[in-house]
Amino acid sequence: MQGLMKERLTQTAISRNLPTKFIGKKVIYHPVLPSTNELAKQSARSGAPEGTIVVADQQTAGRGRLKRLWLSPPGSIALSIILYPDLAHLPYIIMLSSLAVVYTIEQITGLKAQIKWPNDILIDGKKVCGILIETDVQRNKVKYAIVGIGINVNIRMADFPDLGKIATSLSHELGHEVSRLQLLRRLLVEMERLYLNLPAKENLYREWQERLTTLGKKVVVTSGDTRYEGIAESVTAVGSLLLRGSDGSLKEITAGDVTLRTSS
Ligand code: BT5
Repeated sequence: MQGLMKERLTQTAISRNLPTKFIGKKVIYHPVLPSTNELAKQSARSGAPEGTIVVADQQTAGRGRLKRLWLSPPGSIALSIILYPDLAHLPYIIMLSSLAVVYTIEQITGLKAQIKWPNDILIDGKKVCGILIETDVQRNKVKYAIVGIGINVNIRMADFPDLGKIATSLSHELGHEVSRLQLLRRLLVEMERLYLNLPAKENLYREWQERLTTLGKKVVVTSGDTRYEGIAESVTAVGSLLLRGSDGSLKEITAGDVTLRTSS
């Protein structure tokens, strides 16, 4: 395990003998970037092939949803994957990305991971990964979908006391460091496997539901100035959350710019 902190996610290291058809075949790597999603967007606009990834060892202006900050110190993975899916497949991208992270974490570390709707990956209730999907759709055609994935791999949570209340890292959970390279390569394989399986989206939906920790819980959802409270009853086939209010009403909330808190 020695030296893992120094391991770099270079193009050669990532793509050498990578058993994928297109995801990770082209790698844009920088030790430090403001945000991999930003560079991925620019690359998509200039015609980068599908599956191109942008990777950094560290981000200085990593972003979450709603202009929130994403902390990506050295030891984390900051990855963006450029996809050009059909419009009909767009709602499934968050499902497959979340599942790809969950399966990868389990295969590489043995840790059990779960999904908090809509876009967090948790271990024992603490966030270990966040996913930000940014799309450009014009005239019913997807120009691009950028899947941004940030994973806390080898981060000493004691160095980030505020974050430590809500977040964790793989090394924190395991008590030793993990190869980010191995994790990243496995993630690319899992992403491609699930992406190519998209026509069988019923399976994806079922697997995703099985991993959702949110269902059955009392939650508060905020979307802009609106606040909903209720029991997270189920999710629809396109990923919306069905919230049962105390008055018995059922509200459908689309996975977008919403914030969800468990209230008990
Ligand atoms: C997310 O947003 O969880 C999406 C994060 C996506 C990050 C990736 S890294 C590669 C790519 N490039 C980017 O610039 N972004 C993507 P959201 O659901 O809005 O959650 C943001 C919240 O998570 C913050 O307000 C913090 O409370 C918390 N947070 C920030 N950094 C964190 C970290 N490293 N680990 C866990 N939680 C964190």
